[in-house]
Amino acid sequence: MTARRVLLPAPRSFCAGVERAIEIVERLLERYGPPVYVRNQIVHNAHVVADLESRGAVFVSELDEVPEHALVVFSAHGVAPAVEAEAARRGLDAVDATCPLVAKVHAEAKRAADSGDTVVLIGHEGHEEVVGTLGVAPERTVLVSSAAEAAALRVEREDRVTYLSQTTLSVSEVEDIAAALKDRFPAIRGQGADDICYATSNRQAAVAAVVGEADLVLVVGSANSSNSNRLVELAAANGVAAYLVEDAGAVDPSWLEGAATVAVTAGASAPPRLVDDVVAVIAALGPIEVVERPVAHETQEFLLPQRLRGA
Ligand code: 2E6
Ligand code: F3S
Repeated sequence: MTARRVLLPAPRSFCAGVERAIEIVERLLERYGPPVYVRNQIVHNAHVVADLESRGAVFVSELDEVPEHALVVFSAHGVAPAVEAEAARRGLDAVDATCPLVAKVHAEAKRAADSGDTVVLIGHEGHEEVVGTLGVAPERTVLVSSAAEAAALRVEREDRVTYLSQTTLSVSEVEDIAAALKDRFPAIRGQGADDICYATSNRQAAVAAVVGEADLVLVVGSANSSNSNRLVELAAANGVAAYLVEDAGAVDPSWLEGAATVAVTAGASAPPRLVDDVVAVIAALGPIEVVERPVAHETQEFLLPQRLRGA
């Protein structure tokens, strides 16, 4: 029996911003003990959330669920300034786990809006990161989700426009939307797909590098994880069967029938052990040969907030 090939695109799984956000909650639990309130899922992964919950983190969707003066962590996806102001008004002890690369987009939005530009945010309506970034300059920011929307957009002054994007979109889709914006507003300022973070673009490049050889692509990640969904779409757009799986238990053995080469990757919020579990499930179906397929080596690290640095 020939061994089935299991390709492991790299980078995959946790990014530096997710590791930092999880570490913030862990350190707060160690230092202050439970409960540590967290506004929204710290990252979009059910296993990460359940693990922290079991250790005393309490996830809430609104600040009014947090008792006065309690400790509250803002999730990696960022918050609108109005949420920070509300936390201060309620006397909460807020710790910000916003990924520094999301914070950078917030700073760009503020700078552009303060200069008098309309800010065009490329992103998906309702996603937590988009809600936060739209909140930086709500009166001056408009959301576009497609090239068609970009082409039809009307703004106050066509010579004063800047575009930005959500950090976890498809690189090729953002390039298309940016091109449509440039056609619509020739003087627009913006940096192509540069707001897409290194982790998102590296994971996409790694899947793109193996998809031509794969009969099946499995992406470990939760259903609400934008960057994970983009990996499934990329594989599917290349004509390869692709599924998003929460964990090994979600793998349907019938998907593997006739799949001689399977790629297994994970979104930036999915713990690496879940990938090992998926590989183990595949191994249980017959012999496998596991091949790492790196396209980049990630060395990015982000400092913890000042109060949590050190031992
Ligand atoms: C914060 C910002 C970007 O859904 P999305 O891909 O944005 O989020 P996660 O939690 O799945 O991935 C990490 C992350 C956090 N990405
Ligand atoms: Fe940050 Fe990108 Fe990860 S924005 S949390 S480095 S997916």
